Amino acid sequence: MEDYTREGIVDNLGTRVLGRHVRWHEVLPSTNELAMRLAEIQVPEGTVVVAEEQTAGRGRFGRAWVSPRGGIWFSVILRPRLPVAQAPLVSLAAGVAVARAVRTSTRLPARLKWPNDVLVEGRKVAGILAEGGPRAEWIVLGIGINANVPLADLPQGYPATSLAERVGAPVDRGRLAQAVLRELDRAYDDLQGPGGSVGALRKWREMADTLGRTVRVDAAAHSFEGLAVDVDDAGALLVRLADGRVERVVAGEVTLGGVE
Ligand code: BT5
Repeated sequence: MEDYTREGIVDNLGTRVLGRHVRWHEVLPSTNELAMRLAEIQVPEGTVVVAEEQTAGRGRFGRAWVSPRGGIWFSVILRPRLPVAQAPLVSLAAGVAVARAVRTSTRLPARLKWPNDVLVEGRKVAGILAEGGPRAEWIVLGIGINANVPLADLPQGYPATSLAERVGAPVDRGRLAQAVLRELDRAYDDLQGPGGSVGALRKWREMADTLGRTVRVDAAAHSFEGLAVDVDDAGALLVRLADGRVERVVAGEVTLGGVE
């Protein structure tokens, strides 16, 4: 039996910063929304806000994130000691941490779609929403994992799946949440150490599903297609167009095309 409770998460966690304080809620509109309010009133770094169910879970660009019971929905408050320009690396590192935790806990071949969607065989099992204060003095990392969510409860007409569906049995959410927090704790520590950004980017590239593929980018200003060649020092996606120019994508929706 899984122990997906506050105690189950805190017990023997062994992290340095993440999960020192865990706030547990049966239902919240959005863990990110509450965590951002807590970040503003100076609650300690590493505080985690968990909800069994969200009624107004959110994704990027104001989109909705479906968050019924059975999933893992939580937000972590961070106060990174990093230049503002490197703040996006926190969310790339979080994607790596979630993908690694999914791999070790389930043996599923989790990969990353830029910037930090976690996919299993092309279907999204987890999403991350990083929201920050004006100067990145705090960052709230919202992590949503379709652990034991029935497929019928996930958005239709969108390539989503759950871990339970892929594994063929329910996953232990308490252990998986702990695995994510441990991976993220280490990744966050490494990122702020010497050579941290280089290491974080190397780990992201190793798990990336996006690089070397034709992608379609829908950004605020315009849309285009090209070959995803790399990520730069700040985590932006570099896309080579047919005429050889390279576009730098900081925020936008990327659709994967055929393998080059
Ligand atoms: C994300 O947005 O992938 C970020 C999701 C972050 C969710 C966590 S849960 C804890 C914390 N509290 C919050 O309120 N949010 C965070 P984006 O890349 O914009 O993807 C959103 C799109 O994915 C939607 O437009 C849907 O098409 C699809 N989608 C919605 N719910 C989904 C789900 N549960 N699984 C897979 N895809 C989903």
